[in-house]
Amino acid sequence: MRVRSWAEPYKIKMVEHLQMTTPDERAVAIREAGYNTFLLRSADVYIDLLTDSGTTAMSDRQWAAMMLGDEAYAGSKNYYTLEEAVHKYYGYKHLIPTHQGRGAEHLLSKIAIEEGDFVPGNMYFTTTRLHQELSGGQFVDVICDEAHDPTSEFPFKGNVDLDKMQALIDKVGADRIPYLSLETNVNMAGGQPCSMANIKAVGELCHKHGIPVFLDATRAVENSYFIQLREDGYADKTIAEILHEICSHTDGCTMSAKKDSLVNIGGFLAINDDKLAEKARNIVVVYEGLHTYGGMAGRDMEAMAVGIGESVQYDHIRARIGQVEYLGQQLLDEGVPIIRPIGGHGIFIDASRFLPHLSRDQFPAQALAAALYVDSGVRAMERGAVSAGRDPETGENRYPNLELVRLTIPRRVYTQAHMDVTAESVVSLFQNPERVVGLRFNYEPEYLRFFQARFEPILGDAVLTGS
Ligand code: PM9
Repeated sequence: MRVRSWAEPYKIKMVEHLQMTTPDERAVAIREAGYNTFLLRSADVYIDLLTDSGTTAMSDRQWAAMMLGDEAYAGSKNYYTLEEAVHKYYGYKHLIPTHQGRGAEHLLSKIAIEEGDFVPGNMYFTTTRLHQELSGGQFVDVICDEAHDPTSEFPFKGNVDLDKMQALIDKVGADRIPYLSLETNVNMAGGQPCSMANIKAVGELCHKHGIPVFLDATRAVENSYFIQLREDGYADKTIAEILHEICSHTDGCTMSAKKDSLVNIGGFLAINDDKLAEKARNIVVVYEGLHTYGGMAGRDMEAMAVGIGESVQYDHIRARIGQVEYLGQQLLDEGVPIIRPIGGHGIFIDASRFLPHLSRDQFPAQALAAALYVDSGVRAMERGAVSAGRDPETGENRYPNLELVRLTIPRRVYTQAHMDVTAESVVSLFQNPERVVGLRFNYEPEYLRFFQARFEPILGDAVLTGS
């Protein structure tokens, strides 16, 4: 029998019009933006695949929850609703809300890291590593080798390599390791999951040495879906049960609720240890806001509580990841080099293989993202050497193995037809890759340079020739 199609588990109640532009208009817009897609105006973008962060379409229930906002400065009702939701689905004892994920990372780094510490993690994330460094720590990558290989088909490329972790403990001593930062569905590796077996083993190894494990729970629900799909013994467990089990092996989490939790702003730090939570509750008032709102409006906390409940619904997560797969499969069918297996929140194009005529110092991923925008108005994000920044000790550019362009799919926002248009544009560039011109910096900010850096083409004044 023919395989039956599936469709989104929602219907559209309100629409937001998109701006259609011409290639000439887009060539001007990207030049003015210094060939950095972060510096484009969203009004000039047709299909916005920059990020899945805060770009979600909220449900009617979440919008209704916004009306229940209790904007009391202290002790808002919505804080308690959110606390209940975090406790129910993530299982942690103490909740400290923050304005977004990096707010939680800042607090955790400040209360846990001391000058000269080493902070292991399963691949770096930009804001996470910077906060660790600003607190005097040094990030150490303990992810498995497969994660750095875009062609490896390993189903759990997010896994920690336990030997690398043990080697770090042996080298620097457990007392120089304030915690291990465990990201679920590893963003920079291509949205790749960790297995439950690995999460459990990581917890056991770290706890044996008295090292806490802090989850980066930003996309833990997406990770839970992959565990259900791929790991023996989990097919009959619900997403909520799997999520709870992941968290049970850890001691707390940092969370950017702008992803899994289906809201446009918000985050939290969750901690089981009473003493550490007390420290976090004290410091949050310095940087974020009172401990019962931490930078969020009451209405946003209420919408987040509803979003957390929706995020673990099977129909939601299957359609969300199904849409990513739909786009990825189209590109694979045309031979476009993308990270395999297809991950959770986006398609990651291997720009080094896509544009073999460009060297790493011509920033192929940055150039490809800019060229894609000129071709079709699709906005993507560079995730390669520009994102990796410079080594704080040597000042040299870091060149990670992965030089990627991320087509990130916002949750519940675009239709499969938007995916078709995106795929056609990528494929058309892939058929004539030499049209894409390399870039060089002409402005480089000190921190998280990918957000605000400006570039120019190494030849002429266009990133895409012949358009
Ligand atoms: N991720 C993303 O587009 C937002 C902008 S890029 C810095 O992927 C993880 C795994 C993230 C993440 C943000 C944060 C920070 C922490 N961990 O953006 O501060 O993917 O809410 O979260 C982005 P906030």
